[in-house]
Amino acid sequence: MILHDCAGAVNPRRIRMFLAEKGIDIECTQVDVFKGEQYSDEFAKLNPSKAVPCLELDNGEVIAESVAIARYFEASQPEPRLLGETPKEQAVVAMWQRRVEDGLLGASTTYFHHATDGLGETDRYRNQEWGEANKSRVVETMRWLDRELGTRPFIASETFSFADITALCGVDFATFIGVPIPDDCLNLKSWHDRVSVRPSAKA
Ligand SMILES: N[C@@H](CCC(=O)N[C@@H](CS)C(=O)NCC(=O)O)C(=O)O
Repeated sequence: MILHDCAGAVNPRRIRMFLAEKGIDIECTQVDVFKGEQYSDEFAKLNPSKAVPCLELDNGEVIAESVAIARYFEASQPEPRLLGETPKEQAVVAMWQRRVEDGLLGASTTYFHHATDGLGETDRYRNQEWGEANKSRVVETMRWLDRELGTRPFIASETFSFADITALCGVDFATFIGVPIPDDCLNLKSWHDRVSVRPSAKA
C-alpha cells in the first residue's frame, strides 16, 4: 500500500495526521504539486482528479479523496476512533468535518488559488473577487468556531476527531497564506495551542 503524498500540501497533511493518530506507518511517495507533477499522464492514470492524497492499494486499486481515505483506515483499524463511534457521534463528526473542510480549508485554498500567486503557472484560472470572498468566509468560519469552542474542548465534541485534524490543517494553511486567527478569538487560539502540541501535528 502506498500513499501518494506531497510534503507541504494541506490535504495530504490531513491523512498524515490521521495515520499518526492511529499509529499506522505506511509507505509514502511524493508528488510535487508545486511543480505540477499531478498533471503527468502517469499520475492522472492513478487519480484522474490530479490531486493528492491518494492511496494505492496492494492490488493496484486507488482510493482518492481525504475523507474516503480516512474512512478506509478507520474501518481497517477502528481505535482510536477519529470518526465517532455511535451513529450520532459519527454524524456529528461528519457534520463538523464538512463544515470546517468547506469554510476553512476549502475557502482558504480558494483564496490561495484565486487571489494570491497560488501555484503560479500551474494555476490555470483566477477570479480575484471570488478569492477575496472566500477569504472573508475563512474569517467568518474562524469566528463561528471560536463561539462553538466556548462550549466544548474540540471541534465536534468532547474528544479529538477528524474534524479537529481538518480544522488544524485549515487554520495552519490559512495562517501560512496570511489569514491568521483573529486576535479576539481566544477560544479558537486556545484550541489551536492544545491540538498543535499533539505529536501528530508534526506530520
Ligand atoms: N477533495 C480532495 C482535495 C485534494 C486536493 O485539492 N489536493 C491538493 C493538494 S492540498 C492538490 O493536489 N492540488 C493539485 C492542484 O490543484 O492542481 C481531498 O479531500 O483530498
